[in-house]
Amino acid sequence: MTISMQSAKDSLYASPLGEINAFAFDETVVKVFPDMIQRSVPGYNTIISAIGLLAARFAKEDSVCYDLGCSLGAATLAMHQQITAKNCRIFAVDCSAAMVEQCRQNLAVASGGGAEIEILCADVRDIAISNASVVVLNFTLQFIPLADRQAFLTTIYQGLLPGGILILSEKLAFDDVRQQALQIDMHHLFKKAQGYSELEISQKRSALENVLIPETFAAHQQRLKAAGFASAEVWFQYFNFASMIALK
Ligand code: GEK
Repeated sequence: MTISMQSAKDSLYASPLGEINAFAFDETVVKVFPDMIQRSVPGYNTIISAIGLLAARFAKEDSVCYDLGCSLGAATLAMHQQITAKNCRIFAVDCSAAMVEQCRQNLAVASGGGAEIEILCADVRDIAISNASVVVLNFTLQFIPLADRQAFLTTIYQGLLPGGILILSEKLAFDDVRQQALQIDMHHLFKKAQGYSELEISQKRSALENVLIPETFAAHQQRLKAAGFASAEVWFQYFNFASMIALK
């Protein structure tokens, strides 16, 4: 079964805004979110499909798969469609009430057969994680304050079963100044090629300042190892957007 995640076209930053407010996942964003994320995150659809395949491989019978920062449920749906393990539950969590409401509507159609889905409106830092075979953080950690990231990943590690997987997708930063400038330029060219104007790109960039905090792959790898993960590697990268696999 495929459920369309189509949406209205994102034009939230198309007109000049006198004051640019900090980016928030509110009703206006929810309405255009599928279009926004697909035209802003290079490789988004590829990553979503791969999350389904990875979940099918790692989901264990009688275990839980977590989609933390689930937005409209794209990764949850991919997992639901691919997991064949018996008595497996998918737990989808997001702290935006507007996202969760639309996510519930999107995923209501996916009920019946396969892993049972539960959707919760909560801060991912506050939920208990246990009996997990798969945890997905698909472009969510970048919105968690830096000071909380280590404790959060340690909680995830502790809640994973031996051999469990964390799929962590993030916008990356680079230590090398030329690489950093190039990757940001290429991302902006990607967005232009997707139809965004210079004004949209620059206003969105201002809105995300201090809201989305990217880190280097080395910083992520070090933190994942400190949390206890046996290994952490990039399985996909498209300019400054990457998806990593961490194994317990
Ligand atoms: C996807 N994973 O389509 N607790 C719960 N949710 C949070 C928190 C938090 N502390 N901080 C941010 N969020 C999705 C895409 S979007 C990425 C994820 C992006 C939620 C926030 O409300 C939003 O829905 C999501 O994390 C980030 O596969 O828009 O770049």
